[in-house]
Amino acid sequence: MNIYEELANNLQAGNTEAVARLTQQAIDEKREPKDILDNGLIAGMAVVGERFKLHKIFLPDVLLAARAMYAGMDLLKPLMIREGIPSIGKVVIGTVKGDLHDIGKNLAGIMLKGAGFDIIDLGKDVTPEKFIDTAEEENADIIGLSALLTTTMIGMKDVVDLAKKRGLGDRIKIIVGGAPLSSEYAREIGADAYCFDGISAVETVKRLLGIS
Ligand code: B1M
Repeated sequence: MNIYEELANNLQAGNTEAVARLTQQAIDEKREPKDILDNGLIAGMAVVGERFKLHKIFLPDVLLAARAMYAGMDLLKPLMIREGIPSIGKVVIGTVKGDLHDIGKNLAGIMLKGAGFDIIDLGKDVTPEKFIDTAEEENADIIGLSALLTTTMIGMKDVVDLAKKRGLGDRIKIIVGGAPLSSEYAREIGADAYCFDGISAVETVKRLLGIS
């Protein structure tokens, strides 16, 4: 079994200490943070999602897996963020109202920060008003919305509509991400772009702001 499989298996089992130890081992072996994330942590979490859907595991197991995921992410975060570089744009980011999933949103935030953006993270269960008020107050360039539930993704349209109502449609761009979304859905609700993952969020935000 290679180190990524070991990481994924321990994440599925919610073994926080083992996930932290293996992540540190992979870092010490000079493996790419993206590979550790994609092939170890995210791969393990994908299996957790499948098993949960099939009722083979239950909510407490998913919570333990999430905790283990954060133990790994915490170690990778400093490697993905360059501190002290001048900001190339400001992004207000959060998970939409009613939704408590924040792992993907945090990853997108880490990658955007790593690319030089100033990130204002509003956390999870964020109302449309909070997104728009903060973006206005902070003079943000981008609002980044995350949703993992089919029941909460529909709330993304409320944020887009409120931005339009406040006359911010042209000045502030809205990007959306999360497992149940698609480019079609982003277009349908009037968002500026859909981002498949954190890396595409960086590319998309740069494109929207005309940064090469
Ligand atoms: Co929940 N959950 N969950 N859960 N959970 C899902 C989403 C689900 C698909 C599981 C399943 O049934 N297979 C299912 C949704 C079904 C649906 O809507 N059709 C589900 C359910 C049903 C629920 C509850 C309703 C369960 C219940 O209570 N009965 C409940 C809802 C709570 C709520 O939000 N109100 C619930 C709760 C939870 C926990 C709290 C236990 C936990 C979350 C912990 C946390 O986030 N702190 C949890 C987890 C961990 C999951 C799964 C297993 C994993 C999600 C995850 O973190 N993936 C998930 C199954 C799955 O997605 N396969 C599931 C790893 C993460 C890296 O991926 O978030 O997709 P993801 O992010 C990706 C991209 O989507 C993208 O970038 C990331 C990759 O780089 N991305 C962005 C995401 N946001 C972005 C924003 C961007 C750009 C890219 O720019 C702004």
